[in-house]
Amino acid sequence: MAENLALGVSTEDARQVLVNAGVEDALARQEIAAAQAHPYVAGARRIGRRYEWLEALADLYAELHRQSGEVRLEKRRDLSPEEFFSRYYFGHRPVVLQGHMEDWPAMRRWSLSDFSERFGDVEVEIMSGRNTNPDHASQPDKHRQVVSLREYVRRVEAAGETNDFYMVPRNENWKRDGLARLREDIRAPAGIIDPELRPDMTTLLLGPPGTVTPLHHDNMNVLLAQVMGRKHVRLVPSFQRHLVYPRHGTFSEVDAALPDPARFPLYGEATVLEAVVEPGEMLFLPVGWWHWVRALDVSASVTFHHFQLPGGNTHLRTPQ
Ligand SMILES: O=C(O)CCC(=O)C(=O)O
Repeated sequence: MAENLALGVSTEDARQVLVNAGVEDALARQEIAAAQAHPYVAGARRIGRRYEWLEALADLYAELHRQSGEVRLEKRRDLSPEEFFSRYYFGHRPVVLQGHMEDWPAMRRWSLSDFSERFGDVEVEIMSGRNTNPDHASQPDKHRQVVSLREYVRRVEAAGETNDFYMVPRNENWKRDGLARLREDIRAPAGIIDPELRPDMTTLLLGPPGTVTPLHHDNMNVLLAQVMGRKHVRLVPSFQRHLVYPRHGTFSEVDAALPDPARFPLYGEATVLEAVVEPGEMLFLPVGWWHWVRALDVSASVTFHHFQLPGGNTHLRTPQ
């Protein structure tokens, strides 16, 4: 009750909840009055009001965003680095970039059989057994498994559509010496990504159709380059955090594939941007924006985090 009063729930609503739970009316009134008079609850209410002001500003920002008509995920061909940074990176807006991967040898070479033939003996780490644990995304240590790339490719080919295993966004495989020649097949988009491209500056994601990365946000800007297959994405603005029911810090309680309005009514007010990212396209994910990603085909993506800016990437400070 103290938490709800601190968040501004009215006396009448609080009384109704207690009465519905079987508390006698006079006792409910007495308890609420006592709680409201307590200095700890009064202090919490003052903090609650500060929080309401921040939410009101975030809602205002979302409303202006909506009125500007920019509630779709734009696809832009041959965007200049200047416009990318001024309109999207610093404007804190997502975008799908087209025309920046035509010089990538990966676009012509990569296939499951190419991975097996050229790099089959290299050991890679994957996340496995995900279907048995709904919290797999926030509990990666329970699912790590090391297999040869040949074995992984065999599993991808045999499985068809599944979310049970995936070479997920946070993996260190790209740093392995055995994959050095695979890294040579990608290019840093000129003027956008730092051309040094050290092994720790990119990540390779590889998996079957049906892999799902649940709704979450990253603490930095990310550019996801789609090489093989398509990915269906849904994005919610960073400034609508109060509508997505966060848990474990960066994940959301909401299943963005099929949101449950009874459990998560506020999610219905969120602005959801949606697109299918095709091979040869790059998705810019602004820092803090919530995203859900589902592979529609066998998929290989590369992510970049080192933007060509004097100060490097901009990070979201996470409260402890
Ligand atoms: O492609 C995916 O499965 C998820 C990518 C992603 O969410 C990320 O890199 O943060």
